[in-house]
Formats: sequence, structure tokens, C-alpha cells
Amino acid sequence: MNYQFPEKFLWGVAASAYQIEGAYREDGKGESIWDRFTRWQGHILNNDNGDVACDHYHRYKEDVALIKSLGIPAYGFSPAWTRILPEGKGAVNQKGLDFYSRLVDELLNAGVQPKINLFHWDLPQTLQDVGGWNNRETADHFADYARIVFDLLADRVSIWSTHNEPWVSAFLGHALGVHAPGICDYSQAYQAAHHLLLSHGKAVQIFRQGGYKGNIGLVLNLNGFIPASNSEEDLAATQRVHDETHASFLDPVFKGIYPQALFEYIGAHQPKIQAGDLDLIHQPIDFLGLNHYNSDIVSYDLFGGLNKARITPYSASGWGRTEMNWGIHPLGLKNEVMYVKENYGNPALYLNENGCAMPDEPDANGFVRDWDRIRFVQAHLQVLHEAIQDGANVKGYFLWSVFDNFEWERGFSKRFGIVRVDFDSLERTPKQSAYWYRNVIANNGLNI
Ligand code: GCO
Repeated sequence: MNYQFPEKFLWGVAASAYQIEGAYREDGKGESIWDRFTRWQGHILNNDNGDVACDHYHRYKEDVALIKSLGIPAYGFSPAWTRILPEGKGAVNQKGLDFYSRLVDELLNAGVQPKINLFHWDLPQTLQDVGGWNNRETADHFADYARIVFDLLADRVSIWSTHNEPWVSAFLGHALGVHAPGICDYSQAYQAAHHLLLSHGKAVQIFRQGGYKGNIGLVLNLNGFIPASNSEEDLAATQRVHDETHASFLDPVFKGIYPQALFEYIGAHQPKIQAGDLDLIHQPIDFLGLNHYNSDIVSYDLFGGLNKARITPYSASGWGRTEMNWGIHPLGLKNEVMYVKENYGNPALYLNENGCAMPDEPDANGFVRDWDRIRFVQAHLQVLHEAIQDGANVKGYFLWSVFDNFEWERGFSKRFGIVRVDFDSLERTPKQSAYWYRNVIANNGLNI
């Protein structure tokens, strides 16, 4: 069967600053919360850190040439706030600006369309020192940073997003504490989420008022959640998890409200909201970026944290788990796309991240025959195609990730790339999946 994608469908790959750039103290870059967090013994598997990562800061020309050689039309990346504003606010670091300007020119000269996400979790440490996302002023500093990047690059970049996965910034960073800044406090998580959304609204406002050309949106991680049973307890626990991850972000952005039932449930953990905040958050956006990796089963568990929920990976029959120990459930992706279509007015969508970490055994030449990754991506593209047939307004697909890179608390142990990186020599070797993806792109679809 032929799965032909719409004309002008945008195919791409994605990465983020801290995960690939390295050069963590070079050319005036300031310290981010990830630079700090990775210094604390025991936070990161094997005590890995992003000091060097893929050394993309020095190898960006080679990397852009590689993306071009794989026939990939678009590349999504995030700038490091601390390269541009080492203290998070105030003095601008010209060398940081120059780097991103050179990177964008290099991409454009290679015929690769840049797509920029402004924040991928690496908050300047100086802002964290005064409360980070719990301090309302951080939203203003983010807006100033956004304006600087728009001024620098909006003449050449036309697809923008403000935040990548604010749920992760807020909850993994402030409730579960497994990500920087490593705080375990649900009140702070909800307050951080509100300020992240507020900063999104402020940045969109600046984009509109500045008359910059192009589109702007927000990227959310929408995983599937399946109740373990039809018992009232399991259904209610699933609803809470779903509301925390979905409605807490989708509702304010698309409807200007927070989910009432969840907010009643969390009671004293509710964030402080000022008059006018929700209007600012609820501004038209040009697209929603949707990241999707996996689905989970949810059951009621008295000891399951604030949501009283236990979460276990779900795999569809015939599928195992990825190296992240995540279940594989391709249909989950279609469910999420259709959920947004049905409940939020069928917005334009980019499938902004999808992919998997797999065991990836290289042969003697360093070549990885990652048929398992190919099978994963192929299945997800099949169901994405179905969603488009069913009327979802999907504009493009970005595979996570172009390179093996620093996978946050799991360090370099999990490989998501379609290009292998040898973290000793830093040599890049495209995997089988890179050539497979090149073919998908060349055909604008799959023939299975
Ligand atoms: C994400 C992240 C990536 C991760 C990827 C795999 O947005 O979740 O953007 O940074 O590396 O999701 O876990």
C-alpha cells in the first residue's frame, strides 16, 4: 500500500542545544541549570554531562552537510539562552548571537529549512538563583530573550515555537526532581507551569507586535494514557494524569481556562494567577507542535504521588519496549492527533518529535543496522497518515533525533539518533535508518 503524504509536507529532524552543542563555557556562554545539575553527583547516569556532548558547536558545518547529504529538508533546534544572554538578562553576548546566525546561514545555504524552538529546558542559572520559573519575572526575561532572537533571525527563519514540553520543565524539574533544577514540590511545579505558559503568551505577543514574518506555536508532549480497568478509581486516576499533562496546557492556550476538576483536586497546589494572565496565554497560535513517544497504563495507587496514580508502560501486541523501557503503541500517536483535532478546533500541527532509543549494536565499521528503529518510525508514519486521511491538519514530521546525544538523566546511555555518534572520537556515522528516512522523504511517503 502506498502512504503518500500531502504536498508540501515538511520532513525534518530535531535536536536541542544542551543535548548536542557542548562548548559549555566557551565564547562567553553563561551557566545553565543543566550545567549545574549535571555537576551534582548521582543525578545523571554515569555522571555524564553535556560539557562536550556531540561538540556540535564546533562541528556545525559538518553536521549541516550531513543533514543535507541525507536529503532532509528541515532541521529543528533550540538556541541556548545562556549563549545569548549569559546572565539570563542584561548584557547580550555577541559571540553567541554570531554562532546562531552562522548556523542558520549554513542551513539555508545547504537548502535546509531551520525551525527554532526558543526554550528546551536550559534556564540560565542566574535566573534559577532568584527562583527560576517560580519567579514571575522569569516570564519577562524570557520575553526579552525571545525578542533578541526574533530580531536576529526572523528575517531568515519562519517557523518558531516558544517552549518545548513545558510539562517536562515544570513537573520533571519541580515535582519529581529528576530534571534540573531538581526540586520536589507540586506547588512549585504548578506555579512553574503557569509562568512557562505566561512567558509563552508574552513571547507570542512580542512576535505579533514586532511584525515578524512567519509562524509561531508551542510544543507539548502528549503521551497516551489508558486506564487499567473500568473501575471508578482507575478511571479517575487516568483522568487526573491526562488533565495534568494535556488539559493543564491545552486548555489555557486554546480556551483561556484551566481544568476545573483537576484544580479542585490539587487544592492548595494551585498556582497564583493574576488578572489578565489567561488572556495573554490564550492568544491565537499558528500551530501546535506535538511530541509523541509512547503510551502508559494508569491505575489507582494510594502511594502514587499527588495524582494517586501508578503508571506502567503499554505495548501493543507484537511490540516490545524501547531502550527507555517505554512501551510501543503506534496507534497512540493517531489517538493524540485526533484528540487535539476533535477537542481544540483542528489546529495546524507539526509532529514535532517522534522516535526511539534502541540497542544499536554497531558492526566493525561502526555501522548500525537499526531495523527496529525503522519499524518503529514506519508504524508511526502509517498511523499519522491515517490521521491525515481522517482530516487532521498535520503539516510535517520531525524525527527525534538526528544524532545520538545527551539523553538528560540517562546521559549518553540511550541512543535516539539516526546518525550514530562515537562519544570518544565524536565521529558521526549514519545508521540504516538515516538512509531509510532519506528514501521516505524522497518519495514523500511509504510504499509498504
Ligand atoms: C523531549 C525531548 C528530548 C528527549 C526526547 C527523548 O522533548 O522529550 O525534547 O529532549 O531527548 O524526548 O526522551
